[in-house]
Amino acid sequence: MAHTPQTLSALRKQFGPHLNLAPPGGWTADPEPDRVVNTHCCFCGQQCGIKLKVKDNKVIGFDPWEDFPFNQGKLCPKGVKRYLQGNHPDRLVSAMKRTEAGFVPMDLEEAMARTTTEIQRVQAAHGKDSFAVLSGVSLTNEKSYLVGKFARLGLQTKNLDYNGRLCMVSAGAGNKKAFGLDRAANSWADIEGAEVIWVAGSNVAECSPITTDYIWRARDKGAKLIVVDPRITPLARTADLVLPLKPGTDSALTNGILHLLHKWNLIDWDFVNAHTNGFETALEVVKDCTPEWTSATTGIPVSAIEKAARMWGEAKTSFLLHARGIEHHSKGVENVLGCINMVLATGRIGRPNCGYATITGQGNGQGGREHGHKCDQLPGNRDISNPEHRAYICSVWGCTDEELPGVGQSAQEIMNAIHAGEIKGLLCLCFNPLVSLPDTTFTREALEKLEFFVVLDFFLSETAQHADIVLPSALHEEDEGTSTSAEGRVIKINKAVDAPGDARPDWQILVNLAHRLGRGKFFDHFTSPEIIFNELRVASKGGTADYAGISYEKIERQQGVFWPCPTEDHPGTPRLFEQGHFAHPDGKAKFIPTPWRPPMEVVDADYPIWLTTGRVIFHYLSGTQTRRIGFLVEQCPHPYVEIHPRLAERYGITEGDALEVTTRRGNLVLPAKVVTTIRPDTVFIPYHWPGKLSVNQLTARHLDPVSKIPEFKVSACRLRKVSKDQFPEELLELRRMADQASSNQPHLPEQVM
Ligand SMILES: Nc1nc2c(c(=O)[nH]1)N[C@H]1C(S)=C(S)[C@@H](COP(=O)(O)OP(=O)(O)OC[C@H]3O[C@@H](n4cnc5c(=O)[nH]c(N)nc54)[C@H](O)[C@@H]3O)O[C@H]1N2
Ligand SMILES: Nc1nc2c(c(=O)[nH]1)N[C@H]1C(S)=C(S)[C@@H](COP(=O)(O)OP(=O)(O)OC[C@H]3O[C@@H](n4cnc5c(=O)[nH]c(N)nc54)[C@H](O)[C@@H]3O)O[C@H]1N2
Ligand code: SF4
Ligand SMILES: [Mo]
Repeated sequence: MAHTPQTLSALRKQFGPHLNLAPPGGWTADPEPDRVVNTHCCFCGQQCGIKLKVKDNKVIGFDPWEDFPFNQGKLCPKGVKRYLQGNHPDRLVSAMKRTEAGFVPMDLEEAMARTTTEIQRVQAAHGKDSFAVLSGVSLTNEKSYLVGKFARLGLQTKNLDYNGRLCMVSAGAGNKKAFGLDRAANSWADIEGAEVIWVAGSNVAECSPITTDYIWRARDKGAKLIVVDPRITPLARTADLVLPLKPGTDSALTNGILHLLHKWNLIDWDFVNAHTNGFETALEVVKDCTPEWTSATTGIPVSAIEKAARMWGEAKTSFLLHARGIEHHSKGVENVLGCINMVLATGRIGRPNCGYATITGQGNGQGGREHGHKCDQLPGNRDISNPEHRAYICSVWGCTDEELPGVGQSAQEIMNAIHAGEIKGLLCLCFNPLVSLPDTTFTREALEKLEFFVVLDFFLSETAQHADIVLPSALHEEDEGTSTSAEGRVIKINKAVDAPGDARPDWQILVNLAHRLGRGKFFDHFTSPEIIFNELRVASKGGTADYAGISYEKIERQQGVFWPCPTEDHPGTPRLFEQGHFAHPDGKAKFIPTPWRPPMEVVDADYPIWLTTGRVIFHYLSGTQTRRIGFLVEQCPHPYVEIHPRLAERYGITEGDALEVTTRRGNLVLPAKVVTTIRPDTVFIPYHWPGKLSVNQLTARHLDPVSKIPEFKVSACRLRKVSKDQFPEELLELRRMADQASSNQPHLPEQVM
């Protein structure tokens, strides 16, 4: 059912986003807390330790948790302000149903009953697989595990996937292919002692802020830093060498480096011969990747490519880090493998101060990709099409092989199937696809075709505005559970306050739904997160992501446990692959060749400029949470287009001018931000905003054939200067909100001014 514009504007009045400007009680109140709860930040994969101050069942502020080893009390601006989500005027405290006049509150019991009958109706009419689940990994391990089991045994559908499909899947697939296992190979402690640090496609200072601290500690000891990014990010501004390549050319660069490492004999032959397979084939593929070819393909000068190969090749110890800048591509997996090939060729993995990691992005982006949240996966990072893996999970779940569905479709494919009318019903939790999937117009059309759509969220996200029923769920601090950080450290999230009104933790909603669907025998025993965790431990036992020896008590005692941890007396595994033991059956790592191929869309006469997308420090993902916090909106109210002065001059653009950016999918008008820190053939737009401000109106649904990740990092666009009258009303509204936030900030005491 499509929305009328009138309902949408009424919705905005009713559900915001409004801003939470001050802590409960106001800025001057600063009351003594009743309790302080040690827990972790609800946002990114750094999973910083934080102490939440609680009074009268409200989180009223925070203190640094200095003893927590990873961040030692440090936090970024989002972590500092996260507590302003509780007590927020937009918070959903009852179930909601969509009516002709907009959303109205609904009795929770009635909402659950209607959801149950609608699921049953859709499945009876169109088959079990016509109802899909899209989920997300801000969820704890317990909830992620439960979602997998709920989809397969509760709904009996194969069509379950998650928002990590937009995030960690290229890294996951590359790691599994090369190492047989998908986790950062080291804890961050190994960064500090590395001689050279190579950062590819990661805006570390803004997106994994605490990692900056580890890199700086290494720099203090003399480490060299190489950064590969079309933008000179804040971290890159401190680097020894910046390789500002053309978007979409990372595998050409790593092929060129491998070519030089071989040519200059900077290969660790003992390691390669003893612990790897496939080196000869990898070399064969890079034999023509000379510095001249690499330079022509990537746009980086020959001298810089040679310098990078020398710095990397001659080091005794090193750490390679990468993130979505190389992974959000139609060859994301190949870009990851190109990096791994450089690490393996120099044998610098699995020993002190030698490491490799993808920097996991989402809060529980690591744990949530291990326990059956993906369309082809079962808990413990098992394979849903492997008969032995299926038999083991059937034995843990008490079901037959016939009852356990097979491989389903991935996130974008589910949206495509909804658009094609093949999937008719959807349950979506912890995912805001209308903002975060590419090609927004297509996603909106798809959502409006659903026969029944239910969303679980604590705010009425842009996606939820298209639902028939919205079930109110609990915030991070309103439930307990575990999460697994970017390092692979399993940590404990502790409950600070009760959920307000009818809001319930997601696990309670799903268990209740499963019961109503007549599937209670598989779910009724889940009466606490710890009971779910203990089943997850058994289900993961013997898998590559083995949590069997991890308990809530042990996590608290050790301040986190690194998996694999197969038994109660096992301390956990901060560093993987020691002595060159990899997780493939023969114990060896695999070189996988990465023959060069261009991105799916390349610049041409009609669309001559590269467009790439990403993040800013002040907002988190689709922005539903951070766009509601006054301080963060004040710091960064709306998106903009980063453009180099030379390119700006060509279009007669100066700072703040209205710039229309058009791709084959659509166009948008945003202010120009003229910066010297970007390639002159590339523009960058951050993606945290919806509707007319969403850069995903411009991105394409091209997927990596292996990981099925969308190519968020490369589109071809054209630019045009337009009148400032053409700024969308939404942008002007955000400026007004930012001004309001600014005038509401407390006055700082004189001594700190
Ligand atoms: N502040 C903040 N922090 C976050 C998040 C957030 O939303 N906000 N989200 C979290 C999540 S889920 C994730 S996935 C991570 C993402 O963390 P990052 O991957 O570090 O962040 P991005 O901004 O997506 O992209 C990183 C960099 O890739 C560069 N890039 C673009 N195209 C290319 C290319 O073709 N090659 C190379 N080498 N680089 C390219 C961009 O210029 C950008 O600087 O951040 C996590 N942390
Ligand atoms: N153009 C472009 N697009 C991108 C990217 C990019 O770099 N460029 N990055 C991609 C990446 S890496 C990612 S990870 C995705 C993220 O995209 P999304 O997953 O869509 O982003 P979130 O904002 O995390 O959406 C989560 C929703 O779940 C809600 N939520 C949070 N925690 C919970 C919970 O515990 N329970 C429930 N029920 N709901 C909860 C939030 O309020 C929010 O509405 O975006 C992708 N999209
Ligand atoms: S957003 Fe990430 S870096 Fe910032 S405080 Fe939270 S966990 Fe730490
Ligand atoms: Mo992500």
